[in-house]
Amino acid sequence: MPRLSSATLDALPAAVARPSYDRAQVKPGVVHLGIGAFHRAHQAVMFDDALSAGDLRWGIRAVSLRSPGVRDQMMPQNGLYHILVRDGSDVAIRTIGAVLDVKVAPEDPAAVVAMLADADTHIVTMTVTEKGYKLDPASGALLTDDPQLAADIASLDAPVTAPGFLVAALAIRRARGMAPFTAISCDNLPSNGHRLRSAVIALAQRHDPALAEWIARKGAFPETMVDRIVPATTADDVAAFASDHGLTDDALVKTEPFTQWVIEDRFCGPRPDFGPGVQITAAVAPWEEAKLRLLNGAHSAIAYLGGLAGIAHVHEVLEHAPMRAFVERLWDEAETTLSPPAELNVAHYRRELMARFDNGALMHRTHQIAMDGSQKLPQRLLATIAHRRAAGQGVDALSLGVAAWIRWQAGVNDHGVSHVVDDPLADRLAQLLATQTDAAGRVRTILDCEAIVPASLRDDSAFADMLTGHLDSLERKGAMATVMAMAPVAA
Ligand code: NAI
Ligand code: CS2
Repeated sequence: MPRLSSATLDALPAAVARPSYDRAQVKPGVVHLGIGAFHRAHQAVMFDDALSAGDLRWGIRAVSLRSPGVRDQMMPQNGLYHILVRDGSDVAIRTIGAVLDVKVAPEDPAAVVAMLADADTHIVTMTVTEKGYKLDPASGALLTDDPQLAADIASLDAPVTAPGFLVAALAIRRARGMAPFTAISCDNLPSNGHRLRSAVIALAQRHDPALAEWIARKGAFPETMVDRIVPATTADDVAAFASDHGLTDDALVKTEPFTQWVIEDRFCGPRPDFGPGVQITAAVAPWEEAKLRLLNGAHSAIAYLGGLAGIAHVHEVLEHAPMRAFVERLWDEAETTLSPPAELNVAHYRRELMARFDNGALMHRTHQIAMDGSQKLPQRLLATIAHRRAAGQGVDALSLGVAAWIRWQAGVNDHGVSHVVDDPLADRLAQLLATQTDAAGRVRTILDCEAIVPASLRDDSAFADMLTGHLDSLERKGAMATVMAMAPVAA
């Protein structure tokens, strides 16, 4: 069976939208760090739109900082891949041509630094996951005991971390009398631009204070809010595409119609005249807070409660009326903590979120969302809880989401089926929890984790009691019964 590539592009079915521009004329204006599914379904599509609109400066040179898998999927395809936009039984297929090259940083770090320092590179985007910034989730300080960051503190001759690559390249650009690039975090972190900026400047300070000052003065690290549900591609997705279209595409991604990219208007060089789906604005925080606390807060609670109940996908969790009622209660609590943008109708946004979660064509796995909870819960649930507790308000639903995450650390669901706790702190948390003999002790252990739990909650005995009650119920009765007790509706 033929494989998608420049040579087979013209053989694609007419129904598949393909690049309208000449890829040979495209200049590589973007470097992306963390070439994963989300970049391919979100930022790369926006840059592809800019190319299709005639601005050929916005080709992408992508980098994996860790492994060759995506490079090996994409480069035999000349960087081409399909995005499958699924909504129920409908699917729209588009071939994306914006990714020109994929490098694997550990194979040739100098080549990645050279790409970043190249005069053609105006924008660096990144999706390196919440843990890729090497910052303490609660305090925001550099994780200097992280072995990879320690290596970049010792030497930037062969960087290994995202901040390390940016500092090494910015040093070259400064030495050459060039402007910096605009560095855009596209990870689900509050104040993601500020966090990236602080990681880069803190690392630069370790090497050359004058460089750190130059980056602080000349650099640009816009805040962003990014939103498109992009489940990991499965082997079945690839096989189904090949069977349906007579063409293999090992790099395809699947996603939903909804897409949103809110970017702070802070650039130190050229940027595309972005099309629909991209908002350039002065105020990103209200958008980011609403999305992280409503979409992502619900997502994580659904992932742990659904995963504990042995339910594999998001839409299947919400087929249970008590789970839907629980999500609405969580949103009732979270909504009071928001300062939403004037343009955002929260009631409509909640209805739209539930419809997006109900999109069964995505087959979004609860286990995928459950990963990295120690890096996600601070901004998705704990900040919301801290806000309500400071106002003396209840957090019954929000705290059940946190209790479910604690229960998830046991590595077994309500039916005795084991699961991997995929989290950078999994081993440390498991050791701490194993020393406890009851729910109260397990809750105390988690609340004492300063890297995860904000100080205001660590000494909140009412919150600790609420968490303990939920955790005890989850351990004795299971997730579904616990949710039904909170949200008693017809099952
Ligand atoms: P993915 O698993 O397809 O790709 C993750 C990328 O991050 C890979 O390139 C991996 O090598 C890299 N990475 C992981 N840990 C790293 C580390 N410690 N240092 C450097 N690179 C590291 O995941 P996907 O779906 O692309 O998501 C990536 C990020 O994008 C998420 O963590 C989130 O912050 C953001 N995002 C994802 C959405 C989605 O629905 N998938 C939607 C909105 C945001
Ligand atoms: C999900 C997000 O995996 C997860 O943690 O909650 O990736 C979610 O799909 C996106 O934030 C949606 O924009």
